[in-house]
Amino acid sequence: MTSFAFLAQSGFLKAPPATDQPYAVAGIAWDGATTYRPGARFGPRAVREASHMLCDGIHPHFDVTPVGQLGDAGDLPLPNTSLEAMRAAMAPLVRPLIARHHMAWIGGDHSITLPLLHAYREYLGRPLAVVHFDAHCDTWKDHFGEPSGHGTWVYEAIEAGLVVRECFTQIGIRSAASRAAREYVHDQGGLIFAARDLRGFVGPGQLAPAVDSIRERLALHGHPPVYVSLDIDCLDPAFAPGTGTPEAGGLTTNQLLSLLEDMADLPCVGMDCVEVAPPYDHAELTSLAAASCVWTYLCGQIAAKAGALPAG
Ligand SMILES: [Mn+2]
Repeated sequence: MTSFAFLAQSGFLKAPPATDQPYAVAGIAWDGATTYRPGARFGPRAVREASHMLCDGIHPHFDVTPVGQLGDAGDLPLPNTSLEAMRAAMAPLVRPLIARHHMAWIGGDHSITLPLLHAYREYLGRPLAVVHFDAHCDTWKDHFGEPSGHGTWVYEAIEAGLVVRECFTQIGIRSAASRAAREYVHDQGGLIFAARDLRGFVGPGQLAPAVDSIRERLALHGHPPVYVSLDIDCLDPAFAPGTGTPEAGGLTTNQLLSLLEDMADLPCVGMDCVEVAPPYDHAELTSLAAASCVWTYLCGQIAAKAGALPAG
């Protein structure tokens, strides 16, 4: 087996190396900004491996597969150094991938999202709407005395004008935090669906109003392009134990998949899935949930662009 063939077998959904496919994934295997349990640097390889169980990739809801339209750009060759050096190395690697493919980025800790938003903001020439799934608000103004970390990117993105404040939506928030941090997005004009707000809402019909309110915001604010940032710790630790800062009382995998399915018609430009930390995983629960979410997102985008979204 040539090394090229080996690469093709180890990519996300066994996708071949990224060349000119419309969709691609890339790993960002960096976890130098984790605050509790490190390990998210091993996320990309675990999520890829879990995705191999998805076989031909034909999605049961969307009835499409990314196979044949998807490339895997491998892990970005980043230095295992400071946050600043990593981000500086990341920027020139990200830009050509965004220009060539609709990307799904696999982290890594959540500090990778800020440079990604910078890249999209620059490439698209306009601020983005963000749908942010997370247990944590990530609106802290500093990282234990340092200016930036994995829990500051929301505050930084809003301050830097990378996003449309009114079109910033958080889903699943529940960690300990001061009111100022917890409600920051709301105070800026955005939307928050805390984990508590979604208790008891289990099916697509019950969760659709949440996505409807995101749609209304987008329509009111000029239909900005949507970026989806998915911290796997939005899920309850029962569904995603393999993560650095687990928080009890989270979403179920079914809730998350229902929301992602419902969002397929939004004008999405890219997504990331971060904070999968395989050293704390059990039975690949977390990496399989992450792979399923990335796969569902990609299939939703493919079906939407083909004008073939299922009714309901
Ligand atoms: Mn988080």
